Amino acid sequence: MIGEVRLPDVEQLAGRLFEAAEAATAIPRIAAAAGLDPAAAYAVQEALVERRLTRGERLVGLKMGLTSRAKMAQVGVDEVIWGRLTDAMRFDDGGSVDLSRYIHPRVEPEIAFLLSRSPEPDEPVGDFASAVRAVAPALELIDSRYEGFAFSLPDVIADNTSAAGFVVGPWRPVPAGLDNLGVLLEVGGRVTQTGSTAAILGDPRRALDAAVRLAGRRGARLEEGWVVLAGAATAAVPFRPGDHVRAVVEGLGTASLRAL
Ligand code: 0L1
Ligand code: MG
Repeated sequence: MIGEVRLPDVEQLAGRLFEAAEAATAIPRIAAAAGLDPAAAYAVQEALVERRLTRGERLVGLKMGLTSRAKMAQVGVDEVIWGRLTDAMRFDDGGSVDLSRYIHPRVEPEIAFLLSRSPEPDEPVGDFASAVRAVAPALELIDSRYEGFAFSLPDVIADNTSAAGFVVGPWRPVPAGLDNLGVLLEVGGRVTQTGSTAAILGDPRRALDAAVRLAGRRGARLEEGWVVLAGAATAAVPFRPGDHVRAVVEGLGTASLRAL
């Protein structure tokens, strides 16, 4: 306790979120009762992901969240956030996933970057091509561990920004322009969402700067060979057993996943 303020029990909160994901069972929101602010929430996220690493998973990248107006409006939160990706979250392009492992999964189309070097913390990545080896269309599977897929900003940060899985399509060299490519999300061959990479912070390259800056504040450094998910170009849609989803990004290609 400091005065009347109870310091959040980071390990206990991380344990609750970890168990919720393991049991695929939603829990009530935690932030208000625990007095979590965003900084404390990132500490919970770190402890949560540490539990995955302890059981043998490996960090393979970062994801940016809430980088578009559509996403901010969808969840009622208005700040860019970031989370951690591990190898166990990655699915093969064209592969399948058993949805019984999740609570109320959703899927969204993204752009992925492959890092060619480790940017200095706080480095503005002005020369984008010097830091990024390749770009790909991607899908992100998100699954809030909270009841009703509803949360405050510290809640969703603590919950590793709802990260649950991702798929990366074929890598290709960085094209000249990335700031206004058309993006479609198809479910069962039917277009359900349309958008543009412009929705990702105006230009998805900005997401890399944000990743370096925001992760750097927490002492986290992006590594060579890591994947950075820049953020969704449209709102997320529910992902249901039997669905075949495909992200189509103009000039970059497709990434797809089937739900079992
Ligand atoms: O990747 C995202 O933009 C998701 C961030 C968390 C909000 C959500 O779960 O939709
Ligand atoms: Mg996302």
